[in-house]
Amino acid sequence: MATSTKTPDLDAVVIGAGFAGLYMVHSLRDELGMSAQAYEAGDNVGGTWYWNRYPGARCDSESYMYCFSFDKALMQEWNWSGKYPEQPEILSYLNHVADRFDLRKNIQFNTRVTSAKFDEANNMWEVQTDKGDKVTARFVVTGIGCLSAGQIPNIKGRETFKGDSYHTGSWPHEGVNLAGKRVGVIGTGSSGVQSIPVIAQQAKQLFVFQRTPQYTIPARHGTVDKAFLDDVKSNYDEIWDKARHSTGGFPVDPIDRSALEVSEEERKDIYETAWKEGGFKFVFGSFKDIALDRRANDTASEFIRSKIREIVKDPETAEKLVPVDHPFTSKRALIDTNYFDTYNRDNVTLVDIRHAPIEEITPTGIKTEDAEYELDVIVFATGFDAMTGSYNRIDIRGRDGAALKDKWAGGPKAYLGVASAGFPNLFMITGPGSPSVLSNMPVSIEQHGEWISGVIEYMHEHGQTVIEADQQAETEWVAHVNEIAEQTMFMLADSWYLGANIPGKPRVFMPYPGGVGAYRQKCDEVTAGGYTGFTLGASTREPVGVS
Ligand code: N01
Repeated sequence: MATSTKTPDLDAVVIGAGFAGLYMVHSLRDELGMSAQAYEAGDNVGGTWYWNRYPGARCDSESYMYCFSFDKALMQEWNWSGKYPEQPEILSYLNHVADRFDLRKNIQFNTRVTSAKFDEANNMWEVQTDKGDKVTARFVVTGIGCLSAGQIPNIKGRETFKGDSYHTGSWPHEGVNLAGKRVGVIGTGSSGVQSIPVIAQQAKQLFVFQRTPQYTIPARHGTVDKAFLDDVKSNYDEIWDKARHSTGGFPVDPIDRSALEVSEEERKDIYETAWKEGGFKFVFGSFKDIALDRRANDTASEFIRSKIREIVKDPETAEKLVPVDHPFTSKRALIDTNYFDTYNRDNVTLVDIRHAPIEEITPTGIKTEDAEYELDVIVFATGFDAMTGSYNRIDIRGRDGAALKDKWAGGPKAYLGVASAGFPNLFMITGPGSPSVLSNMPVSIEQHGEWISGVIEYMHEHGQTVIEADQQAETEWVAHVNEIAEQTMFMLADSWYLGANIPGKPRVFMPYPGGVGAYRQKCDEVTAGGYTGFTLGASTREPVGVS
């Protein structure tokens, strides 16, 4: 490996100021004493929660677990009001974190990183931004999100529409007044399912253009009970410990009961109780094999179908809403507030575009194969170029000037989802191949942040300035991720987990489906082995920065 001859301007560049970027700045700067500079495209902190301001936007994780755990005082002083935190409240929380730890002084806002090139002679990155910044840094850490590159489908005539159109992932900060408007929402993923009930209350008329029906469980949203929160706060250590070693990053006890070993009556009771209680307990707290065994899964899928038929009054609409082409949990599991009920409203029409696809967007609305819909507003709830889109829009070049985008053209390749061979000193927080989107994100973000800081500290202690994932370790990890995915329902639907929502994107399962507990254990083993699967190199010069 080359030895350093120059000293970089910074120890680390951090890209993004969402949960991941904020934590990384704090960790590198305040815990390791390094010089870290973050760049953020938005004009403030928040990441996902800065951009996604669509009506009804909130998180599916319960608020008491959708936060940082790195600072005990922070955990005690913040009080959530909603059981599921709404976008403004999460954004307030992240602003509070930025202020409390004085993070803004190391974040440059309104600045998008355009390129990052590895300088092999000096073991450092050269980073450039759209504001003309050019800096060198020993490490680059990406906190650029898994779902941040919005996707608007290339529907014929889209540019001719004379009304207003919005993507849920870049909603105007001042809000949109939908009163008296005829609104069309395209898409029924998480963003659609959350926004549709709220838009229905605001708009004069709402047309929902549905390609794939959804399974969704009632969230039973409400306010947070003070006694509950007090109890949580007095047991936070134990709760977090459980979450960190769980499957999904939630503090739930594993269920050791198969859906196939109980009587039909008992099974129905269990589902009914979980449905009434609401939230993801329906998945984690009912049976162990819903997401793993097709026959067990059928029982859950069928239960949800029966609920849709029960809730939706018009039988024809109900049938259109019943998912039959993919099993429950094969796409992102959803929780909702009044989603199916919304179709009982007089001002809401479900348009089944699976059977009569959209032909074009016209100046006055949307034309499908069998009808034309006059609209004032179109909402694209059409998702994201997930997991890789946020990387592909930065020109990232590693050894020999090779582009990450080219390396990933056949699907993302990263060891542990945190580093990619040929791209030394680049760490990806919740990158492809890590639990990331299959988990409660703050738990995974902190685990990656801690692990990355740990590596950097180790390098400092051992006088090393370069670390790189080994090709073989990476190949084996990618194969392992896919092997586990093959054992789940995930391979049985066209989902963004598989890149299926982006025309031409290779069909490769991207997140690690083995659970945050198993993943943490693997990372800990890698650390204990002196960073097995990585090659670390020494420099003749003093390592920079760490004091
Ligand atoms: O995007 P999606 P999202 N013509 O890709 C449809 C997280 N999130 O923004 O299923 C017509 O899930 C597409 O149809 P189909 C969460 O991880 C979390 O809703 O491909 N329709 C689908 O219905 C989530 O999974 C939260 O057939 C088209 C929809 O658009 C992820 O973000 C809240 C189309 C896209 O659904 C993404 O969710 C929000 C086309 N050409 C988001 N292209 C919470 O925590 C796409 N569609 C609550």
